[in-house]
Amino acid sequence: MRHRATVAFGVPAPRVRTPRKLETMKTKMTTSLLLGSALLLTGCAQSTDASSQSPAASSSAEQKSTQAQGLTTSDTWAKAAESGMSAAFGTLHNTSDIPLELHRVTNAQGDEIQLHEMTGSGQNMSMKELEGDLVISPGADVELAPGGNHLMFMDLKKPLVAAQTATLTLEFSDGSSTNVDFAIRNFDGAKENYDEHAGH
Ligand SMILES: [Cu+2]
Repeated sequence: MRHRATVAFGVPAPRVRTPRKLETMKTKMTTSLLLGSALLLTGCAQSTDASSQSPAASSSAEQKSTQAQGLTTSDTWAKAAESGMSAAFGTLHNTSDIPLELHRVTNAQGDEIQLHEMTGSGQNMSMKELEGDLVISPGADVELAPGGNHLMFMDLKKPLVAAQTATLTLEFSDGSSTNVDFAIRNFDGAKENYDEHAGH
């Protein structure tokens, strides 16, 4: 009888274990749910409330929040050149309600393309690489023009031929990017001094 009693006494033990197993399962489920939210969030750095939204809602919020999608352009053109330096111009519009931070410009042939600004005045104007990103405020335009901010080809690997098109990839600080076509045309201006080391 004592032996049976001991066995009976042991019964509660599995009962204790069962809830523990459930706890473990709950923990695992919570962890995977959190991981799921984290994955959604990494694709949507701008949206801080994605975790409170359904996956469908947060993916549409994600699409709206890319900087590249806020950009439209007009009058984009590039100066024809055989080799060496050249520049690209146009107006960049921010149609979104977040700042657009143009971080990098690239093209298919791997030219080095810098964001340049003009400094000084009159005869002493020279250009230099912009420090940091080119920021376009919500709803604002930034004009890239000879004598002002511009995109600078530092050493063309292929000629920019008049009447052809140069496609540049504009990459923003959130990692989003968009391709913009620049109509190549002959232009006699935009021969600004390049103030590379401010020594010449
Ligand atoms: Cu320049």
